[in-house]
Amino acid sequence: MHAKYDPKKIEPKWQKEWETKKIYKQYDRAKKFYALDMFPYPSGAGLHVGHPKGYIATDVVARKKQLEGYSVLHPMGWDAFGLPAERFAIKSKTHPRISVRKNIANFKKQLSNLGFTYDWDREINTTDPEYYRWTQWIFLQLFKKGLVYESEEPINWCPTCQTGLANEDLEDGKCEVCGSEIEKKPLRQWVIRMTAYADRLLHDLDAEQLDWSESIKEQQRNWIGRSEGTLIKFPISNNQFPNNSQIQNSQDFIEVFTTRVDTIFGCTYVVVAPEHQLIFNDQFSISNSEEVRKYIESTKKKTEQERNDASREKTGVRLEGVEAVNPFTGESVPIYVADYVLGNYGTGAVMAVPAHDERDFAFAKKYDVSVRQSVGVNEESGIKNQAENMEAFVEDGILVNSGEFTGLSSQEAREKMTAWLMKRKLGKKQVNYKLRDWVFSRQRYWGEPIPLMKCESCGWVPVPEKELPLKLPEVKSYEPTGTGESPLASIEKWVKTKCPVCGGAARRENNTMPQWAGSSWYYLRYIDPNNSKKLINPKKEKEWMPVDLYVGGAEHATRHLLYARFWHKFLYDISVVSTKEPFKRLAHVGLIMASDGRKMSKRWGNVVNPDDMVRRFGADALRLYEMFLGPFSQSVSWNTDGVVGMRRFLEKVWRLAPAISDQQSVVSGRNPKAESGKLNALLHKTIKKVSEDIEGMRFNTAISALMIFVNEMEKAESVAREDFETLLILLSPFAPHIAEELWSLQGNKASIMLERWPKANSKFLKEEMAEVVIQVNGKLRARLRVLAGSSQEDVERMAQEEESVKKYLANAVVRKVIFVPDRLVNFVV
Ligand code: ANZ
Ligand code: ZN
Repeated sequence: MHAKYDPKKIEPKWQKEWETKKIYKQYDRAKKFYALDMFPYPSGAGLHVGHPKGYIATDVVARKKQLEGYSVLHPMGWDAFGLPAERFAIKSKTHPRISVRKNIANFKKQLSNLGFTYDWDREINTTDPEYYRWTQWIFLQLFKKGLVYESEEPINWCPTCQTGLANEDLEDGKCEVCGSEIEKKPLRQWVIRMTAYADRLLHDLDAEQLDWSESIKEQQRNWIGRSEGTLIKFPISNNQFPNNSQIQNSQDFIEVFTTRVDTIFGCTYVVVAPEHQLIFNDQFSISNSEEVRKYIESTKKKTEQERNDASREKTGVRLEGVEAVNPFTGESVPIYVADYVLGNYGTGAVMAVPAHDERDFAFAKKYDVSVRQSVGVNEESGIKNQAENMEAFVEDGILVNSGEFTGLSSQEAREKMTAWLMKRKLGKKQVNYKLRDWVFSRQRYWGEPIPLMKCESCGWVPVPEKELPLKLPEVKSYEPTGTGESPLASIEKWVKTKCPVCGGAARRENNTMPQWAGSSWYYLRYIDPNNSKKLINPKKEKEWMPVDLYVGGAEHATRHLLYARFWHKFLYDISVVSTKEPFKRLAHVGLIMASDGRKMSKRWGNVVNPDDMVRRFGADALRLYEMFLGPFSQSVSWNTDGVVGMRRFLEKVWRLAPAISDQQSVVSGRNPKAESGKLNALLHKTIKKVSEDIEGMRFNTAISALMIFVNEMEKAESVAREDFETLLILLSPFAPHIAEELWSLQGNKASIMLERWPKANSKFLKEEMAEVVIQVNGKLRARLRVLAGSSQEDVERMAQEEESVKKYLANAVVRKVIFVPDRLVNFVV
């Protein structure tokens, strides 16, 4: 007799056994599988039950792949630089290194309760100098290739965090970390030329056939935001260009970017952004400069988000005394400054066409600028549609009122008009991206030091590679200075150094890298974590890359996933990696919300701790529950009763064990046979279903199939030992501890992890199909293969869709239908 099912006893026992025997380290097999989780930030709060959902899924897949004979790489590590650790340091006056170490220990303990197959020999920590040495090395390679530049452009500044931020760090125009409104602040900073990779980042989403959800690909496409258009020079007139011929000699232009040059005959004004240099150029005597200055001041507080909001009321001020000349018509049009035009997109200036652009339309109505149509549905009706000027006609169409271009389609007109401009050197084709270069400086302490120094005579000089890692020095205060300098600036001893080129005096850069730096390449380091000569050994890189399955939160769609793809492509260009894309398949994990429907948070007091669940119900019950909780990528609410249900299911499996008969299975191999034909068919159906569902990450339906099978086993008089063992193998990715325990109680000496995943025998699956004879008035008209047990309704519908049946039913009235399940349908007409 077996003892009672007691996860408290068996789970720690097997965890220890797996860890000491390193059973999951089977790295010499012919096929490989790299299963990766987005590594956590080890916060002080520890894990709640939402965090492991993705990790459990990855572990289920990893365990199955291992059983299928793959070498499986399944590592874990820590993304430990960043603001929360630093904030905690400021509050508690402890070094972030110390709190990070403590938090990691806690996370690791929590994770190890759950029975994951991580290879802890490959553990990495982004704050470990031996790790960030290579983060700094990558930065230096970027620097050496001219992809890093210094800039003083206004950037996003979080007044609370007192640091500059990249666009990717904002959420709805607010600081992603603390929720503060973002200001624009001019600041000296290092920027990485990510835009140089914009086209490839876009192109390879499809070209490399990434198995990612369409929604994440689409978010990346939108973030990159490629748009094809035309740059056009509008000469500036202080009334000194009375006719078209002279404008070509003018040096003074407003250059605009438009995707709709075809609408230019309808341009009735030009708008510049409040940041546009024209306004600050004294050469143009703007007569209402005081009013303009005030307006610009008033726009400073607005976030980019607000300025972009199409529904917001438009504001602006006309620049008196200057006008712009439409190069096609020679006509002078007013120039406005308005904040719906952004300073950092395109040229920061637009030609406004109220008849065909909604924002321009709203602006024109408010400021009483004329609306002139230049594109219509067709030459006549188009004009009529627009006569009332009720709204902008934003679609492509046929050109009207457009001189020699009238009658062309928008598409043709864009080509011809761009050519017209090129000939006169007044314009050219242009591709623009919404993507910005990556603002890479943070004015904070807890990050990787940027390995550059400024020499009085040589300028910016990289730290020699052999001196890496450039370690983060100890400081007295972690407080941000708020001046654009990081706390590192105060450590004179560290800042003062010698130029490696000329030996002269030099000062180190005191900014640090953003939180996203270390996570942009970590998946490579797991492959070769202890290499002190290279970032990664090329042979090993080829062996393991790309990542076969990457699981993580959808909130990383445009941050981490874009940065990592960018760095990966750069590493490809400098021959560090051999693949163009790092992550072949991406699965995003839906959130687990608290039972009150809110996000789990200390603030709401609704956090469920996985340690508690493990203590009360066992890790296996928790693992099963999290995988059973609805479709994997959907967000779902927590319900502890569900864990109880899973515990009961496992107890049922436990109780099956003593009933196992030693009668031999008669079907060959690990090909199971149950005592009844029915159970046998169900077993193979279950093997097929569980195999396919794990592959498709439909864990919930895989578990349902296991439950149905266990119920049937319970009802059966006896169950063959091999069949029961097959069940254990199928169950083991989800509930590895109980599977291993029952496996060993069956007398098996080796770990269940070294078994082979069962294959469904198609012989038993065939029974599922039935051939149904279709008759009309008793005459055979067709044969249909249908799923066994299909309903009369389904079979009738399928029969009626058959061409050979259709023609007999077309003009007839069906009086009766005779239906014999899985055999026959006879339409009596
Ligand atoms: C004239 C025009 C007429 C436009 C028309 C549209 C419709 P994408 O690239 O797809 O976002 N634009 C250009 N620079 C801008 C800036 N800095 N701030 C705000 N708006 C800007 O859209 C490009 C279009 O957005 C451009 O084409 C320009 O308006 C506007 F019937 O030019 B269009
Ligand atoms: Zn902030």
